[in-house]
Amino acid sequence: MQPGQRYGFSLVNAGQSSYKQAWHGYHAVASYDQRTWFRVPSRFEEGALNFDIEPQHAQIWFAYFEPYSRERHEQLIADAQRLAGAELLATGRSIEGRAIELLRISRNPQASRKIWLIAQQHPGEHMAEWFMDGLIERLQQTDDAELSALLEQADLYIVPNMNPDGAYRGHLRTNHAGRDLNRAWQSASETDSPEVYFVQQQMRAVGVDLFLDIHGDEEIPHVFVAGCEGNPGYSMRLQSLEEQFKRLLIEQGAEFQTAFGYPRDEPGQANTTLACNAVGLEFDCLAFTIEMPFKDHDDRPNPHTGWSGERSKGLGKDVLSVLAAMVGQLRE
Ligand code: GEM
Ligand code: ZN
Repeated sequence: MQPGQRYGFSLVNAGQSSYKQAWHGYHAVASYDQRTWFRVPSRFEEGALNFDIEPQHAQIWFAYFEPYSRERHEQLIADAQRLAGAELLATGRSIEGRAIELLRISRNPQASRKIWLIAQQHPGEHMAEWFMDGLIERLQQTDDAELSALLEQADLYIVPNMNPDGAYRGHLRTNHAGRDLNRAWQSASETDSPEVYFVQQQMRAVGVDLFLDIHGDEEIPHVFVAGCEGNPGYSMRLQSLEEQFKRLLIEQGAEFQTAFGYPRDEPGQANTTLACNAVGLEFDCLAFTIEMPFKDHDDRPNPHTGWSGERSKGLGKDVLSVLAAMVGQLRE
């Protein structure tokens, strides 16, 4: 491209995509070096996503969200294994044979609580592994009193990427068999959803006292959570824990809010094929789907970046503080 020239781009089939209504208010992501990303003002018009730019350099990349590359994933797994108390506890295999790494961070053999975090069941939701990147970056701190308190009482079980085949092949939601892994938690199989099957087997071997499933949302321009209110047997205990988690995350000053999100499920009407509902039900534990936006967090907008990898990392770090504050109350 000629720097200084103006170029127009049009995704002419945007209106045929899975979440076509979500293009309103969305702005494309661009980079000149694949490291620093910025937003390009975009318009959803007559079924096409249009944007134009006067590039500053001859090469420019565009993305739906700031990519989390395979190389960065490999580096994250290597960095995580150097953490104090860390081990690669088990490795599952995707349909195409890619590793599903289960990391355990354990610093007190007497720790009684098991806290699980998984990310990127939906491979196009790259903010999820950025969240994990921030969480693992904070775990490298050696003088972090909150982390010490958390790991005195709990082991962390972390799966930074649940769907490596989908991520490698550029899928938005499915694995290599076309399964939406976040609809497979009542019917996981080693043939078409080995990723979920592996993690469920590990959960049943270890136990779960708190579960977070990290996602991104195409349409809602806010960070939010979805809980288990529609599960059969949803108790006052779980409701109180959910409210406490949300209150503490706000008090933490995190980029998070509770005014916007998915409609609450009616009592007994939860879709228990979803990870959050399935795990919350099976283990009678606090369980959330954490949602970050493809657009921006409009409570604190940043038009230059929109929601980004760095902001996803920050949320991961903030969530660790909430886990530290709640770890002693997860079971009666
Ligand atoms: C969502 S989770 C949908 C949860 N809905 C309610 N009402 N609790 C999915 O899998 O569709 C997660 C995501 O994709 O981001
Ligand atoms: Zn998702």
